[in-house]
Amino acid sequence: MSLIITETQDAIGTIVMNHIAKRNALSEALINEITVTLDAFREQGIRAVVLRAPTGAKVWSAGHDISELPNRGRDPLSWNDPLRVLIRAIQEYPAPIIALIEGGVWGGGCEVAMACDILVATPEATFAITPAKLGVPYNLGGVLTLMNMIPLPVAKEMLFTAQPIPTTQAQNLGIINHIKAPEDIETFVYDLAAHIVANSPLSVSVMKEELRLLSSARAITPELFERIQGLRRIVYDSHDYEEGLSAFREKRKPRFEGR
Ligand code: YXS
Repeated sequence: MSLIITETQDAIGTIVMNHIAKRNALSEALINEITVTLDAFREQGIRAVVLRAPTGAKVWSAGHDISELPNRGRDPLSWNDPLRVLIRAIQEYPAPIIALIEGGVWGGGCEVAMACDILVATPEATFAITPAKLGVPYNLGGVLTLMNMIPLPVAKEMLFTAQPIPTTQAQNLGIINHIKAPEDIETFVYDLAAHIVANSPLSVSVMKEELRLLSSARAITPELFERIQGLRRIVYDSHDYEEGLSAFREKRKPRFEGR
């Protein structure tokens, strides 16, 4: 059974993440279906994509599929991790992707939403970045996405507390473009997409890629990279990393010991 629903109309493509039983946890299977669809949309010349959960969803995405995170001793968010593959597929798709957000957005789900080009959310949506809750070491790309989107003090609060922020705060911070009532959000998003597809696809796709390249341009020395990787290894080699995953599996609060 497919984990997504897809549709195309007038050069606008829609991808509905539809693995409700697992709250759209970003499993390798779900991610593969999304990336295969984006490849097909690219072939069809789709000029705007809407990424969403089903209408009325209480959870847009529960983030990385925790059951697929590796045991301790292996980087859980390396280059080929499916979540990183999806983030790059969204950022490199040659046309705007609009996140239509209803419900809670958790962990890596926030990064997927923030990788989209335009975000439109209902008032009830929330955004929580949760590696600290699980004992996971966030990766460089994820931290850079946050630094590009959110003022440092707010990024620190979201990362250190792992608590959700409401749509109003997300909009005040410029994380999301618009807040629309559930009964209006679909019409609004597809009107926005219609404006995009009426413009020059070459001009739009080149500007999207220019913005991606410039926003990811960061001078980073090998020493800096290796120091950060060394710090992250302390986390994913730790007892606390294993404790965070076990606590989620056993549906209990984690007992972190700082080792
Ligand atoms: O018990 P069953 O088999 O029915 O499955 C439950 C949950 O285990 C499952 N599920 C997940 N499975 C894998 N990965 C997940 N992220 C995940 N989230 C949920 O879905 C079934 C229903 O979950 P349940 O009963 O908790 O639903 P709920 O409606 O009461 O609560 C929805 C949530 C999203 C508030 C709750 O499921 C939750 O807090 N999920 C974890 C959210 C989270 O911490 N995500 C971060 C994942 S780690 C990640 O994204 C990155 C590595 S990082 O940390 O770096 O950002």
